Amino acid sequence: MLEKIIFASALLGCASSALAASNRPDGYVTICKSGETCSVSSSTNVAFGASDQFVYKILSGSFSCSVATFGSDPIPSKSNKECSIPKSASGTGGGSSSSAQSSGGSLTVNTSAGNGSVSLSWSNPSNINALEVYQDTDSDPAGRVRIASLSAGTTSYTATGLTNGSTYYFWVKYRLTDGVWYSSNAASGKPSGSSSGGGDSGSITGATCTANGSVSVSSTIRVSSGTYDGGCKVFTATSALGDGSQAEGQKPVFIVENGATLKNVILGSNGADGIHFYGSGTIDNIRWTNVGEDAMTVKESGTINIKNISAFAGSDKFFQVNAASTITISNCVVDSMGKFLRQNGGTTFKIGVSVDKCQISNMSEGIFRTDSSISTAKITNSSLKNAGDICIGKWASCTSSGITNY
Ligand code: ADA
Ligand code: CA
Ligand code: CA
Repeated sequence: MLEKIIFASALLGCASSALAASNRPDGYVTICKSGETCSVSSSTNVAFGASDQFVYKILSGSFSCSVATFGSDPIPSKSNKECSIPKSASGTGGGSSSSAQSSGGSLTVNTSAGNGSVSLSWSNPSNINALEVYQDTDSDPAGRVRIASLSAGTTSYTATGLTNGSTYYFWVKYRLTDGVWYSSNAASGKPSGSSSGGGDSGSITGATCTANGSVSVSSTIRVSSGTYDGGCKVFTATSALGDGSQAEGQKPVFIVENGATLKNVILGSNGADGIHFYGSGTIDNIRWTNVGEDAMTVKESGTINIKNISAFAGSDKFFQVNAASTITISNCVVDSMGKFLRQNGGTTFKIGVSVDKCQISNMSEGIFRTDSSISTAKITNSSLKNAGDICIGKWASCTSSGITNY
C-alpha cells in the first residue's frame, strides 16, 4: 500500500490536491454548494458533504443543498459543503476508456442457462489483452452493464442472481493488442428453476433487481432514517472500504440506522463488510453478487426485518450477529458460504431468529450457529441443498419444518 501511495505521488507531481481530502466522492462531480438550489433529472444518488465525509440520498427534481434535505450533517465542522452526483449516471461502457466497436467481431459467446444463473463460454483470439462481460435485459448494447472484468486468458463466466423465467443478454467485450475494443455477439439465456415440491417453498425468488447502472462507494452510505431506494444500481466498494477478503475491520457499504429501510440494491463484486444494522431496520430486495468478509452484521440491538434477498460466493459467514436482536428473514436465496448465520463467537446474549421461504445451498459448515444457551432459531418452508447442519452450538431451541432437500 505504501508503495502505491509513493508511486501515485510521483506520478501526480505537484498536483498534491489529488491526494488531499476531497469534497466529492470518487467518480462524482459537484453540481452546487451549501445553501444553493440544484436539480437532477431523475432519481440520482446525490452525495452531500466535504473532506471525504458524505451522506447520500436518492433525489429527483430540484432540491436545496442543505442538511435539511439530507437529514443529517456528515461534517458539522465544515460550513461549506457540496452536492455532487455520479459522473456517468447512465450510458454504455461501464467505465472503459473506449466504447466497443460494432457487434459481431470474431468472438462468439455460447450460453447455458441454469437455476438463477446463465453460464457463458467462448474461445479467445490469441492477441487478446483484456476481457469484460456485460449484461442487459434486451439485445441492444445501449444500457448494458459491466458485470465482470476478467483476466485475458479466461474463457467462461457464470452470471448469478438472475430471475428465473426472464431472458438476459450477455456480451464479452475484448481488447486486442492493437488497443482497440471489440464486442462479441449478444448471447441470450433464460434461467429456470427446479422448484421441487414439498413444504411451502414455491414462492422463493430471492432478490429481483436487474442491474440498472453502477455506483462506486468510497465512503459508507449511511441510511439514518426513512427509506433509501438504491434503484437497482450496482454498489461496489472501493479499496477505501476494504477488499472483500476475510480481513476483519473492513467498512460496510451501507449502514442502516434505527427505523430506516434500505431497498433495491445490488452489491457488486467488492462487498467489503456488507450492510451494518444499528438498531431496528429493514432491508428489502438486496442482492450480494460476491459476499465480502460477511454480508451483514447486527451491531446494535433491534428488530431486524430482512426480505427478498439473494447472496452468493461468501467465504465464511453470511450474517454476523453481534448484539441481542430479533431477526426475521423471508424469501432468500443464499449459495456458497461457510454458514448462514453466526451469533458472535463466545457471546451469551439472546437472539431470536426466524427464517422462512429460503433456498440455502452449499454451506460448508451449516445454517445456524451460536454459543448462547438462551438464543432461539427456526427455519420453515425452505429448500436446502448441501447446506450442512441446521443447528450448531448451544441453542435454547432450534427447529425446522417444511424443509425440502433438493
Ligand atoms: C469475527 C471476529 C469478531 C467480529 C466479527 C465481525 O467473528 O472475531 O470480532 O469482527 O468477525 O463482526 O465480522
Ligand atoms: Ca468477521
Ligand atoms: Ca464483518
